[in-house]
Amino acid sequence: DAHPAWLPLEAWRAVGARHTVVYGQGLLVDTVFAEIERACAGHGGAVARGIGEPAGHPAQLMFALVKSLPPGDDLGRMAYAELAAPGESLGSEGFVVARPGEVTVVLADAPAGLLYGLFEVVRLGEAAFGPAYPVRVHRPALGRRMLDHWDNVDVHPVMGQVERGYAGGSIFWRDGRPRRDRARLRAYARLLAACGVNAVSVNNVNVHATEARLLTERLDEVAEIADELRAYAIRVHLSVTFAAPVILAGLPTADPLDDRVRAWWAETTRRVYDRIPDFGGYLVKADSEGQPGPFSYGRDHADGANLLAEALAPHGGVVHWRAFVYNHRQDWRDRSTDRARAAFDHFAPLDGRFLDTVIVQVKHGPIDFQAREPVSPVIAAMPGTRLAVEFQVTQEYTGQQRHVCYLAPWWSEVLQFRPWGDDGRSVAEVAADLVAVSNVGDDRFWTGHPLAQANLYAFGRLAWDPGLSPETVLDEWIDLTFDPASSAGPALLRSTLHEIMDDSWRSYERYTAPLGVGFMVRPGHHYGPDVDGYEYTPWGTYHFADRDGVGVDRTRATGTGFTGQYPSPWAEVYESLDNCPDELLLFFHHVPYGHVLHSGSTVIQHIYDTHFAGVREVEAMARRWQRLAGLVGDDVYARVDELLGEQLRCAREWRDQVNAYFHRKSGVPDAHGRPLH
Ligand code: GCW
Repeated sequence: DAHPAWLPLEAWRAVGARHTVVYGQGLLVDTVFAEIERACAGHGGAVARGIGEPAGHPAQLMFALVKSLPPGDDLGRMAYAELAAPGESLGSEGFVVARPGEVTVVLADAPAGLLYGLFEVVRLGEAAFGPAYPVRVHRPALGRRMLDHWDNVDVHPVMGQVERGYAGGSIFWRDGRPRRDRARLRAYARLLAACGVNAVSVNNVNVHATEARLLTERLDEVAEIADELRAYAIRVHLSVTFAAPVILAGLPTADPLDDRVRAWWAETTRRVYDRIPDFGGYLVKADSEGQPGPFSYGRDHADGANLLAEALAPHGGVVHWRAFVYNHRQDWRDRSTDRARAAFDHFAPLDGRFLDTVIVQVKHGPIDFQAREPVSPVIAAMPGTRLAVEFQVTQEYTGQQRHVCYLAPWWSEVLQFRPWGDDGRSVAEVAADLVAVSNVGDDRFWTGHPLAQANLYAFGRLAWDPGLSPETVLDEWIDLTFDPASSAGPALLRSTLHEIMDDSWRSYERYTAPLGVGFMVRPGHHYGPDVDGYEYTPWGTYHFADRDGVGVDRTRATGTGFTGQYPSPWAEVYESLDNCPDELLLFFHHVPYGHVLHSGSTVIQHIYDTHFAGVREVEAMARRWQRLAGLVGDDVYARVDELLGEQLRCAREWRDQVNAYFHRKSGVPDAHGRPLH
């Protein structure tokens, strides 16, 4: 039985106890109605459709498509007329909430707006029904808010059912067969809609033989998922292999400029739309980590992406083409190759060549979802291209859902970052789409670690409104999930969860790789410490520690020149040893252990201090959690308690390995005489 996450019946109390009327027609309006009906069944209210009043009472809550408002409905019209710019459209997803008098009114131009409006009222709870308030307009900042599942159909011999999945199996497939668990898919769709996600890519970007067939013979399996998600305004996308024409149709080539290849994609895509009329589009990882791509035919990424975009465009679909392209067979002895440079070197020169329906999907950092990286310079380098910024909700490098690591503060920093300096646009303003790798599986809590649900929720909310503070988002999640209003200690519950989660990403950063240098994880599965695990491998993720110092020289003056991929002022800030922010120092510079940080500490003492501090913080988390016994549900309590034990064990291992390693390399003792092992 799946945990209700942020939609337990209690979260619906304010809505479900009232009398509601819903105006409008269509699938999504039906969904709104059905949701309220269910809430009323649990809380004693009533809901009516269309004209009339529910169960003989005047409505206390009204949902209406503007065009469906009955002629005599002054309330609705009044609310709508108050809009900042009268006549202004709310768009395909926007809505207003107002309380002109005794009735709370939600209006939208399009049905999806009513759905998002409903979940806003759920979030507001009783606050939606207090004293009158004027119109509040809500529109999403980003048009597409998408989750990418790295789910396999078959169990992959190395990566399993879900690549980098830490929450059990896939909710879509098991052992090569579709699961067809419709109730679970519905529940998933509701949770996603409630945080604003509107697109899902269902299969792994590494497309293996079986999964390639989802595009053709096994398309029904994708259609069945789309049928469940549609009722919650979620469009389905599919990862495809660039070699599909060869693998699936036996064509001699997948060359993007070959007419047979183009005809095959056009025809195949037409069939996809016959079966799934609102299909979202394709997601492609090409010429990356062994996946096929246009390079085999002497073509570039623009040729490859445009091929698929042309096939999709007539049907309204898009192609997400990933910029995660680098040499994963590099010689570690070769100091001139810098993996951080790769995405920019491949893609920036192609700016202007992509069709409008191509969205180049860029990981937020230049390397690979580390706990700390600078923002990818690609985001500032392609003004003529639509970009999606990709986050990783699944915690591959941030504790694998065994560690508490609330990632909203990290994402918020990235979204607020201004690549051109204070007067320029932010990452959130540059991005057309926000995408994240999902952390969901068939685990009872959806995300393995119950507190990792907050990351999924926060991703959707930040994609809707990147200006929300991580603390506010956490409050929303706590209130919905744990119903503090009815628990014995609402203030204690909220404050304790904040104490545990607000700073948990920084704690994680403290006990793992220092000062932005990244990796130092065990190769392959990426869990736990191994300082030199990747140091002499072909993967391009090195720290270059020796007896004198540590870090990667990415300057123009003496290093790989990566700093030159940034516009001003960051090109100068990162280049300069004096101005580079401490937390990214070792990403950009190789420095001696005695180098003094802005904080006043030396690099080596900083390493020791943060590793001791990080472990102490996890100890405090575990202690604080004990206070919540009896306040969060026994199953949640027990699961988190057990995982905190593992987090503490692992954090100590990180501390001791990192400290011992740098003590042995540098010979510098701890200033406070603590054991470094
Ligand atoms: O972070 C790396 C992961 C791979 C993943 C790849 C990618 C799907 O270790 O498992 O492959 O990124 O983003 O394509």
